[in-house]
Amino acid sequence: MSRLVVVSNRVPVPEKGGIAPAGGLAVALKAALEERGGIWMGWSGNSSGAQEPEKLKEIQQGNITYALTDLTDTDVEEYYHGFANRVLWPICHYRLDLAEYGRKEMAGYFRVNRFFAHRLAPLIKPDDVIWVHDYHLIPLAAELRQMGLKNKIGFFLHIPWPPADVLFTMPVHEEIMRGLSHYDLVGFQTDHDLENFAGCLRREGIGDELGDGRFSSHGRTFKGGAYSIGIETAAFAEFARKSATHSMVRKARESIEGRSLIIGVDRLDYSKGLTQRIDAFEHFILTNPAQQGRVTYLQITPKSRSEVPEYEAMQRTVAEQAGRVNGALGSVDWVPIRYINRSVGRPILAGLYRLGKAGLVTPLRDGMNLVAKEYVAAQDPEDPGVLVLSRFAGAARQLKGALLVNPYDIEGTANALARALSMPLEERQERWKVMMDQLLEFDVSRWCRDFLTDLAP
Ligand code: ADQ
Repeated sequence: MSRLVVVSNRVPVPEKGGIAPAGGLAVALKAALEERGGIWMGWSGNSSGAQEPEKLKEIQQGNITYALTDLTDTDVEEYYHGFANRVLWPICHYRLDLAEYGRKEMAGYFRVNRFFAHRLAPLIKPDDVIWVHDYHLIPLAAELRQMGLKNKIGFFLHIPWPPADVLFTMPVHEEIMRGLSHYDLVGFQTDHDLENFAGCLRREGIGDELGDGRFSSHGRTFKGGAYSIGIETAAFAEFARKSATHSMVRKARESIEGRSLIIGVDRLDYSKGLTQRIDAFEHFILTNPAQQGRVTYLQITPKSRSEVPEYEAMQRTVAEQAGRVNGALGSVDWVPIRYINRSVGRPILAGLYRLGKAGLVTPLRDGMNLVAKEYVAAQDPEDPGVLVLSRFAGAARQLKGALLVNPYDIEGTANALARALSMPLEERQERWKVMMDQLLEFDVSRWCRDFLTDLAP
């Protein structure tokens, strides 16, 4: 079996002693790398200041080599904060209003991809299979091809792919599309994203759909497919089963004092629909006065990308909004919303999900959304909670037992919440089973296998 080379912006290097990195994606890719042997390459997360970064730092763990490079301050600013997070992220989440184009940032993005290619190429053997992840690294294959690499190279996009009218507002859309044509397989989260991609190729005659999942553009032929990422379902369910004894989970249970818990868990990001969600919760309480004092909404939201001004501003907005709702609706013995800005370990997270009578997952746009899947996997089969899920999350195309909502429709989301909290046990069990069966079959290992089989059968 060929060696596997994974490239992603950040690399979850195991801590000393080989402790497994958190998160399903890291676990699945690490398992695939262990099986075949290989390399995981990416940015170390560190800056070399104004100096050219030193050579790659290589860390050997079993038959996996983690290869990390620093980037200069300018690279971090232009490639990462600039083009990746202030152009590609908003565009792919349909937020044209937030995209900030700048020639300098675009040039930095392509330059850093070339730099990655130059650092990676000497490590590659002729029959290695290369799997590149996410929007930071779209031009990487083109750069590697330029250097003469003929290997199988696959790309997986973790975030949505927008329709042509949205993508084409980006001045370098054609270079981005050309970049994708240098892969042998381009994977998206859902068939919807794949259709959008095909639409972008058709428009302006950039390329053609050849049928059977094959495309041609920019003089190349390649495959495209939908591969919905899953979680480590069985392991996560096991965490949840064992969580009742965990002291923090026990404390959380005691502190809600028999109230129904509604839970939300999201990185702080404008794509996650947090302000609309808090509005919906407020509307739910105002229109269901019997629920006053009877529910607690726990929103766990670690900060992310605080260097980007929109994220900084959003942190203030969401905290103020939660404070305002608590001030308006709360009483001496009831705080309606608990808003927490920190990460929690996966076993505790699983336990908190299991306490939730409703999981509120209402992104305005999301590639997949693993929180929705984790919430389902963590439920007690005898007494499962109800997933209230945005129809604009990729996960909505798989989780048929969820109550689907339009997150822009505050009243509709509030109504779904009311329905979730009053749903009879039998219906909850039926809905949960449909979803859990799906999640067990299509877990993250299956996703990894399916992609790699299609890339290099
Ligand atoms: P994200 O936008 O980060 O991922 P998501 O899929 O929900 O979104 O994954 C978040 C992960 O972080 C989950 O595993 C969750 O448990 C964890 N997490 C969130 N808050 C946490 C907290 N407070 N403490 C601990 N863990 C926390 C991108 C795309 C998604 C796509 C994934 C994977 O935006 O659409 O599903 O990649 O492809």
